Amino acid sequence: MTDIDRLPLFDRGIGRVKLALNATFSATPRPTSRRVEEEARWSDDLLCQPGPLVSDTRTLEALGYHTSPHPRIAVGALTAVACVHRLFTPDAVAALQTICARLEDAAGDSDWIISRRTRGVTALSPFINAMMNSRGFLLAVSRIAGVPLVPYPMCNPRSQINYFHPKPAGQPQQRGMWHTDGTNYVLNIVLSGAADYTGGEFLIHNGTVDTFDAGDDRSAETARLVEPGDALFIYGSRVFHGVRPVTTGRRMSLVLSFHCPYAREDSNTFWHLASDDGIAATVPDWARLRWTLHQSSARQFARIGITPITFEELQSAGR
Ligand SMILES: O=C(O)CCC(=O)C(=O)O
Ligand SMILES: [Fe+2]
Repeated sequence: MTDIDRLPLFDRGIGRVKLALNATFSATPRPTSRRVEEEARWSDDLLCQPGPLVSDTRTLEALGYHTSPHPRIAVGALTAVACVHRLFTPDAVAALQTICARLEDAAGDSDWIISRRTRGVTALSPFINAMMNSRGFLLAVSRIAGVPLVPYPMCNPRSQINYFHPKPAGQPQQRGMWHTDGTNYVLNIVLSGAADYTGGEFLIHNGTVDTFDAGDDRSAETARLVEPGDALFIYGSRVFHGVRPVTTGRRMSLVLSFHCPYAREDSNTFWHLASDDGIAATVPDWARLRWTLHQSSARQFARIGITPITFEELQSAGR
């Protein structure tokens, strides 16, 4: 890899505060009332039976972490990275492709984010919202993660669609960047097939956040995402990752974030969120997040209308 090919590092620390101020005063379009017309209806029949094929799984311990960020689960039982195939049926992938392609109208652009993107997708798509709240889907993702999950409490970071494509000559190109996510449990679903684009590799740093060095790519690994609908699960706040710029074609991905309702802890920070959404939009959502984190797990499952997912249930995985 040459220096040109290297991904830059997304701002951390004080850089985030500057980005937050930028996001606050920039005119990035906000997806407020762009609900799409949808023919497709979510049903758990759109999940492949008896469960997805999961490969290349690595725990946080295998990545080099010694202490668990979860109060109830050992560091060796929390998934850091897992490649997920055949989670969705071809019908589900086709429906997600159609919905996400239509939502590009609501996408915002800015010169520091990694792609064009639409945030807060569950407020715009009844299909994706129903999928996120479905017990079957949440159970499948919980089994991959190693902990029971609910959708992330805040709407904007809960779901976003990324659109990667080269910009016309003369315009600043999209940039891929090494970063960690604000959220812990993140499913990155790539809706384009590998044949639809060049570049666009999903890189992960095979080590802890402390051992990351953007100038040294020897620890970088490329995830095997080939078929449309293949996904990479990551413990987003503890795994450095990034998508390399797309040089030809188009790459579209749906990134979903979850929360474990049995943990009061959450890694997200106000400035991480504000660097994406601006300070004004973050304040009410942030208050809601802190409030939700102190609710019982039973309450959090009841809010989305499903019977609680238990730790025991995760053991009896399908495949
Ligand atoms: O588009 C992807 O596959 C993942 C991008 C990413 O890391 C993010 O949106 O946080
Ligand atoms: Fe990310």
